[in-house]
Amino acid sequence: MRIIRFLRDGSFPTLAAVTDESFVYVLPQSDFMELVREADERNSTPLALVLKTIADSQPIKGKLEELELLVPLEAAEVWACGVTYERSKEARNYEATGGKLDSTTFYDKVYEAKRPEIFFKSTAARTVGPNQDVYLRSDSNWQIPEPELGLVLSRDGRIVGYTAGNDMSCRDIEGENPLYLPQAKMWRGSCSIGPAIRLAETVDDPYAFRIVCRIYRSGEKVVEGTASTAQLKRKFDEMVSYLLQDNTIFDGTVLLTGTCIVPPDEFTLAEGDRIEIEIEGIGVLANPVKSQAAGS
Ligand code: DO4
Ligand code: MG
Repeated sequence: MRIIRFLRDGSFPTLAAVTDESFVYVLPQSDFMELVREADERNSTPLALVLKTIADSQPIKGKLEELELLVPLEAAEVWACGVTYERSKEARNYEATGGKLDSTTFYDKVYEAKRPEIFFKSTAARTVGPNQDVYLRSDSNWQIPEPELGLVLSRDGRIVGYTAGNDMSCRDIEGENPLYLPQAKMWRGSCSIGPAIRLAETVDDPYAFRIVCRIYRSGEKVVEGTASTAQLKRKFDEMVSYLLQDNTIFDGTVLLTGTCIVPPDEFTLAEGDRIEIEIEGIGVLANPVKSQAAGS
């Protein structure tokens, strides 16, 4: 069961459940975390509440593909883990050394270390949803999307849902100096999440999500990569426990879990590209790419 938000009658943000058969049922709650809190208060589960609504109502007439989807959750904060897959470690080493790797780097070390890399990625105002524009940073010449599984967390750190996320990154800025990481990761429109939240209780094995990333230029597919969360070096509980260590998180915080798909080293995103991140059982997060000039 997936949860979406869409614009009803062109103006009302509306929460809805999408069944495995793609029927869409409007939910009475105003947002995803209200559904989770209501379930907690009733000693129930989000799925049980959704099934009750479905039993008492009719699906909407329109098709899922025709809806104007919104970001599924206005997450106050998005955090991200890094170097959680071997492929990410290799790519960072290439950025930092230009391929002239002759010693152990801090990327090698963090990949092996007990403590994961966790960084602050985005706020609600910087995060976009399905079909909204993501932006290029104007002072970078080497930019890529990072397709990642996102954990949707309650304030007490429970994983209540899964979504897809794009941790847009500037490889040149990060490669120049790791202390530039916040600039390589955070700017207007540098993060997208969606298109839906898969209820955690409906996922048998979160280490079996297949992730596909496609990038289109002038309608032609120029990049395609696939990965699986089975390739993760770390467990989700481990990542969450470090995020929560002596920290306050908000209801609906999203934690991106790292990328395993990196486009070829000679590739950089360009204005007009279209990025698709597909996670089986969650959906396709599609975003057009714009330059900052186009958005101002
Ligand atoms: O070390 C920098 C960031 C790594 C990252 O974002 C990732 O592995 O996904
Ligand atoms: Mg990343």
